[in-house]
Amino acid sequence: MFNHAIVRKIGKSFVNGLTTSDLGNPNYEKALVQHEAYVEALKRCGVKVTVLESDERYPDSTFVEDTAVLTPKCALVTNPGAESRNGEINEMKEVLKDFYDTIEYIQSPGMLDGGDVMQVEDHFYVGLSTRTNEAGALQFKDIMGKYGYGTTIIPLKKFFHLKTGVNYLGDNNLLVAGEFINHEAFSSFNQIIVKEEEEYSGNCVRMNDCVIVPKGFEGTKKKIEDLGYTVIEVEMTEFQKQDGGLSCLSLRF
Ligand code: CIR
Repeated sequence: MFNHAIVRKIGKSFVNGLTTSDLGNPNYEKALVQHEAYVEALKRCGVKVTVLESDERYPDSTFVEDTAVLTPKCALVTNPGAESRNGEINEMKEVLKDFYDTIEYIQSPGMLDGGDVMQVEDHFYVGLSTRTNEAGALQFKDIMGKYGYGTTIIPLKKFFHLKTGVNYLGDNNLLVAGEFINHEAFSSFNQIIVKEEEEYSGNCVRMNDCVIVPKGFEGTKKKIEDLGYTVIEVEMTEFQKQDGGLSCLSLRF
């Protein structure tokens, strides 16, 4: 059960953020509208949303998920692997102090992005990517081990972040795309396979009684509805242009 979410408004510098996509430049005004709708979707799932002000110094800072991993037992502040994003953690640390007494930190040379961390009940899966290195993943494993959480480390082949292509919906249902389809680490799950042409929709968020899904991916939407979940769709086009998935826009706890 989630009670709370943290998001950060988009700044004008958002359009200058990091991206590898060839989908064109994001439209700031449109991104603002999409971000507001995203916040409304979170609220519909029954959580209180803390909306942080935009921070022009960090074009990618709306992707708050990469700065922390939040559990019922502790908060962990990451050490984001992209240099232009690393300073985002400084303010997030302070914000988290309002919610958590226990805050852990990933330390250099360990690097870790929250987008590479997926929680399934008392277990974490951590992807090794261009943003998360082995030192970061091993620190994560040690830290979370103290709280009784297990960790499986998974090297990524192509995906940007782990959760770009795999997300837990609850009830043993796992949404999988691309290199995670039939991956041995996930063999015990009921795999919901995302079609290649709908790969972006491999990143959906289960929030309490609903699943938030990016708009325009009918195949994925139907598969999730067929499992009995209530689906809320949100437009994500402007975030997709900046390599951002749906989960990246919030920290949920
Ligand atoms: C970046 O390259 O860091 C941003 N443009 C996108 C971050 C997306 N975050 C995520 O998938 N967790």
